[in-house]
Amino acid sequence: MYETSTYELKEQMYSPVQVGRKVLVVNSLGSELSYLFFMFTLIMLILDRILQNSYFHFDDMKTYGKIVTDVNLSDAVSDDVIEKIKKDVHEHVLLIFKNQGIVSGERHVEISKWFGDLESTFYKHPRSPHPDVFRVSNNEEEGCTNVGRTGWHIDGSFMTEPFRFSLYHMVAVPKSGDTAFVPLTKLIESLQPDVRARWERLYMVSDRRLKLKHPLIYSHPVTKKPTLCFHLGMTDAFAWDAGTDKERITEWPETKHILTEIHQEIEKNNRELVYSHKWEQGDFIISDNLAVGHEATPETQLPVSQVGLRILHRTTVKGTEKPSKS
Ligand SMILES: O=C(O)CCC(=O)C(=O)O
Ligand SMILES: [Fe+2]
Repeated sequence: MYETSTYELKEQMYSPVQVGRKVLVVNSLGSELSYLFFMFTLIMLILDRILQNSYFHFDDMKTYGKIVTDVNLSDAVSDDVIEKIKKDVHEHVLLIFKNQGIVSGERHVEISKWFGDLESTFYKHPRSPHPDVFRVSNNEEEGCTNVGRTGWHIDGSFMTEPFRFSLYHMVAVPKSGDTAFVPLTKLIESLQPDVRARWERLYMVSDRRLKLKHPLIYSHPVTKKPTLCFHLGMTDAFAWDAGTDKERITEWPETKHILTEIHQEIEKNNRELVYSHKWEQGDFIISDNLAVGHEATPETQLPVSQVGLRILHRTTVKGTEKPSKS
């Protein structure tokens, strides 16, 4: 069942810390029962080792994200499991479904509709399997190239209501070409108080026609946790104290300085907050787009002759709320 995903098993049942505690209890009992308990603990420890070897993604998952190994998204999925997935995606920000084979464009769209209406603002590539599927590739005949390469971002920051979820499926897996993710609440919580205080006063001004202003830090509409609305490659300027009589729009040097600061905060301490997903055949990722930033790594653009063909299918679920401070 879905509940026994590898992520939970490893973290909750087989953590070495827990096992160590059990050993201490055993020594103080000094009975036959304690011997059995000791053997049980030993087996748990061995299992822990085995799991660590087989689910190598775990160590890279930092303290967010969840790997799901026991749902087949191409089959009918029960309402209960769908509800659990919808809850989990907010809790863990990224759900990585393994071994899904090839999920058709039609099914990818069906799964996406569990989360709401779709909004498809992208160029419709002729090879796309469905009008709501954005087809991204390292070969322009196969899909759109250079997507997600202008900097860390959330999808749809240029919309009045940015996309709520993004769903990704790699249908042709290259030898390299990770997608990197960063959890935004953790990022905000990791800021020095003075940096956070400055970011709280900033609004991003989108480079698109609407020139929308979104608060850089605001409360996630579902979890109410602080999150970020940003796009390091599609921001014209920042507005300090927007909507007040102190409002001031930044000139490009200051804008660039702020964009660089955000980039450095995301990647500080040797990218300790960043999870770089190395795609494997059959991976399907559901992200809480408002809670996690992402970027296509440089290797995503390497030529087919070097890394093989890369084809990523992505859908986006329409936003329902305008980011707001209140
Ligand atoms: O190609 C990737 O890894 C991600 C591209 C991206 O930013 C997107 O599809 O939204
Ligand atoms: Fe993106």
